[in-house]
Amino acid sequence: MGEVSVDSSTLCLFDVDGTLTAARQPITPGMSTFIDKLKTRVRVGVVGGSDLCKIKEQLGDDVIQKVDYVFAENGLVAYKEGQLLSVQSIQAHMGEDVLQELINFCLNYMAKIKLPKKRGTFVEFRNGMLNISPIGRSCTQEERNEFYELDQKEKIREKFVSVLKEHFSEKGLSFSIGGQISFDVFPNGWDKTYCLGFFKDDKYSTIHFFGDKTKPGGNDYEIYSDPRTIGHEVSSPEETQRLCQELFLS
Ligand code: M1P
Repeated sequence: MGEVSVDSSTLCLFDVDGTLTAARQPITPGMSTFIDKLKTRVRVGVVGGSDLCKIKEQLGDDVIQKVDYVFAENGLVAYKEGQLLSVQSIQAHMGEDVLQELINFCLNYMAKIKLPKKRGTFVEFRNGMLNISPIGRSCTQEERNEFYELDQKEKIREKFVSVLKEHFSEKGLSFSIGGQISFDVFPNGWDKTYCLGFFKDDKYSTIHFFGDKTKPGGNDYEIYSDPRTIGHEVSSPEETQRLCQELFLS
């Protein structure tokens, strides 16, 4: 059988947490090898809600060289073939007044809730978004798992987000729950579909998207349901690999 060449009109875009890796965990050697194999067939990109630093922790320091596109913070920090394309600024977009109103509201709300544990870094200020964590981002892995379990029962983040949506309804903000201990806040339209704007000149005939938080309110929902992509819902990295094997490597 002759060698199969790369189909450069097809792009596979992957969410990170829950899709390529377990939540906030490093990529397994098996998945890393699989991505290398997939790259011999199609173009590959990743689009994560996390900032670049966390994506590098999970996918490796060389991730921007390894795959064709890296979109951190939904694409508000965008790389193509190892080169920085653009960086958004949430403070420039929102203005200091609204930004502070939002931060103060969140801190005030979090100060009033009692949790089994609270740690530090309740608001993480990123380039294109704010990440808000009621337990605090500096919790341990065990504390993270414990919060996630409690949150699934008590809907701590969902309740917080619904209060924010009501209070900031006129401010053009979106709120999305992507991981285990936090949610992201960004201007409307700065969800993962933001990254699709970078493909105008690349003219892909098909863009596949793989993600696990594809239900409304999840941070994969908009790109998964966007008419510019073929959305695939997965429930684990193993399922992602199985599906890609069937679609592109069989
Ligand atoms: O990639 C999904 C989410 O990953 C992290 O979430 P958490 O720490 O709550 O598990 C965060 O980086 C978040 O911004 C991101 O959307």
